[in-house]
Amino acid sequence: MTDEEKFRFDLSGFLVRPAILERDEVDAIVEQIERIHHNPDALPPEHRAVPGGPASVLIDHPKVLDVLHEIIGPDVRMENCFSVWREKGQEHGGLHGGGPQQGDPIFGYRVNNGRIHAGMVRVVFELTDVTKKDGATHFIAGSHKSNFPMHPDHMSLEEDKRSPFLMTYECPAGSAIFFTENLCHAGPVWQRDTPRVAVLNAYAHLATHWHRLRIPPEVLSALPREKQVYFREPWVADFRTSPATINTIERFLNNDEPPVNTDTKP
Ligand SMILES: O=C(O)CCC(=O)C(=O)O
Ligand SMILES: [Fe+2]
Repeated sequence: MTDEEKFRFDLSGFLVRPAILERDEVDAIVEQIERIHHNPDALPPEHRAVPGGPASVLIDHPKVLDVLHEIIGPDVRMENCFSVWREKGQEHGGLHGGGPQQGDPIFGYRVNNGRIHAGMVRVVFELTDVTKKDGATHFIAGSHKSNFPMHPDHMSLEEDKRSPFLMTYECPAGSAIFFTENLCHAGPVWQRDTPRVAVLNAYAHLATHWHRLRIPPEVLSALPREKQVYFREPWVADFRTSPATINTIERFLNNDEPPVNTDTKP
């Protein structure tokens, strides 16, 4: 992560890394998502949900981990993942999040001793070219550090009522957009004639877990071991042993413990 990227992320709460994926990676994931949403039976069961199959390249992409290690810390887990096939007129929803939650260990955003400590970080992988008019994810820049609750005057997505701080991005297919979940953001109505195709991953510190995982067990168990690492149990130190056992990547790779269980009923 360059100093400029760090400055930009800290200032605004989001960061675009353009075109980090190869064309063939983008094409394979778009085809997978098209089938997930319209014809899942055409896929093997272990590819019928992200992050399985071609989308698994996103879990531990070096240009993503690089940023996450800088803004979350050296030990990260992936804790949620979903794909989007959004047709014109469809939306995720209005502005949400933001404001004075810095004290919250799950969502909070802090900077200490020159280091960023973000809670949950969302990474959006845009799999088509996106312009600012299309209606991709929008942000109220700086709201991740706001000390007052989000003001209603800044919460509209209507064309003539938008906050001057409402920002979005343009990017080529295969780009990654990082944002702290403490940032006020929205998934507005999609405006383009062709669909928005995207994968949204959420990452957090190894010791925290917000989303209960809903990735189907057959998808998780088919991932290579070095990708299952990102779904290991959320703890750091096990004091049942002396010295304490640390939940490192190496520890997980060197045993046959399954990734965190997705199979339990609500
Ligand atoms: O669909 C979008 O662009 C935004 C999704 C969103 O709100 C989120 O991932 O938390
Ligand atoms: Fe959201």
